[in-house]
Amino acid sequence: MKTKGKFITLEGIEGAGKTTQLAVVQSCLEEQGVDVLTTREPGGSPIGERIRALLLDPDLKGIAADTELLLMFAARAEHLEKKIQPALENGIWVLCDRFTDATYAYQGGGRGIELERIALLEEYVQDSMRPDLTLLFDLPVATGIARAGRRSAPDRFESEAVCFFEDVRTGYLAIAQSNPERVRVIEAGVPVEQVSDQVRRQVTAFLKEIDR
Ligand code: T5A
Repeated sequence: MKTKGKFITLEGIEGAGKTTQLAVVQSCLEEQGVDVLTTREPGGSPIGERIRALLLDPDLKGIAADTELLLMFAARAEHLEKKIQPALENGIWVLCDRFTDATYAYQGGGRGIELERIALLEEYVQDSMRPDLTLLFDLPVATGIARAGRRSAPDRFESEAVCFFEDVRTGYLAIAQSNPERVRVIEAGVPVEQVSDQVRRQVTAFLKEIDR
């Protein structure tokens, strides 16, 4: 029987550098002979990508917070069943650009939805499924927003006020504090190469911990 793959997630506010560093995690793992699948949330499956388009559409500003929350978990249910779980069962490691910590940080910290309600949906959609490792890219909000703004026109989330992202960042740091075994905080407000060095160190440490 094949050993199950590991599930690694990358998290952080807008412009934190997750997408840039996903390639670094992937190459670290592939150098060690690990089969890797990269994906993202919201999205990652055909239906999930259609839900993503709805969620990021800057014209849908008035969407209710609960609708946003349920759409995140609808996309996640599809993603887990069609893509993430089958890969893990086949021994493939899954690297995901955002997952449920983003729901706690954005819909919980940012929108103010009670964390207990998010936990109910997490349990319903994921059962006991949780990431094995999460890299949290932390940086000052102003730095992240400036980077994201240089890259493209703002989507619906990127159009939020600075205080929203401060709450999201606080939410993420609280998750890291409560889950020190799983969540490793990367200082992301420094030049790309310095971020990549921290990422390589954390991935190497994780591989040692699981004795691969
Ligand atoms: N969301 C998502 C929720 O609200 N709830 C949920 O449950 C989930 C799953 C997704 C949105 O959905 C929300 C959160 C998000 O708002 P998205 O497009 O996936 O939207 O948004 P982001 O993941 O935030 O994408 P970004 O591209 O903004 O951020 P990244 O991926 O962290 O940053 P990256 O790597 O693309 O870099 C951004 C720019 O900065 C440069 C890059 O070259 C790029 O131009 N850069 C650096 N510049 C200087 N120094 C460095 N160290 C740099 N690293 C990268």
